[in-house]
Amino acid sequence: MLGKFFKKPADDMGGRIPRGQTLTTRFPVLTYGPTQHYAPDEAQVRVFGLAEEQSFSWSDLLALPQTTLTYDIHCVTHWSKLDTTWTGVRVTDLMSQVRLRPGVTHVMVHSRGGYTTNLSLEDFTRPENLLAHTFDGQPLEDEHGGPLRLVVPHLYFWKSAKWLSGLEFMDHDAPGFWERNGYHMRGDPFQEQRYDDD
Ligand SMILES: Nc1nc2c(c(=O)[nH]1)N[C@H]1C(S)=C(S)[C@@H](COP(=O)(O)O)O[C@H]1N2
Ligand SMILES: [Mo]
Repeated sequence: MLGKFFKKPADDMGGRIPRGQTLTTRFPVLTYGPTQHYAPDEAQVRVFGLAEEQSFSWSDLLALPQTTLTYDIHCVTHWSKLDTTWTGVRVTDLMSQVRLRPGVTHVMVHSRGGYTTNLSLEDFTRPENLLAHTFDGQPLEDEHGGPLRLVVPHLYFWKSAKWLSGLEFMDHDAPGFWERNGYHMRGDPFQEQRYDDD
């Protein structure tokens, strides 16, 4: 239903709106299961699998360079939102602290509450990807994944795991939560990779 907050783009905004998407100025909340509530100092990102095991605490994360970036996001449920601004730690800056074992090709991203999603190492380590704690200059709301979520803007937003809790490095691909339930293993919005047969 196209309501007050949705409008069909007159054009594709110079190629910024993938086919099948509708613009929104709102910020819809999409969560499978309950919203997680916990304090920032309880946030932990555990690195495991084919990597030297370690855990990043909130203060470890804040000690890394903080980066603010603005980009468009695209949800597989057909909404896109332009010019969203996020602050956090670049995945590449986190990865400079991680010692991978040979043969890593993919990562399973884990969230508090049990949500998971898979990414290739290449998609995971793009320079624009963030472990974000701030949205539009404000602490990220719990509903949107606060205190800490992943943001991977070049793929459908289900890859941007809220309440980030773990990074499991693997030498093969494996489906996460939505991928086991019919979503595409990669999810590029510009190729409309919505479902596993797209
Ligand atoms: N932990 C967790 N992360 C998640 C989800 C979820 O259900 N649990 N939903 C995903 C989906 S399908 C989308 S579209 C976005 C929605 O983020 P938002 O609620 O901030 O808009 O979060 C993604 N990350
Ligand atoms: Mo989604």
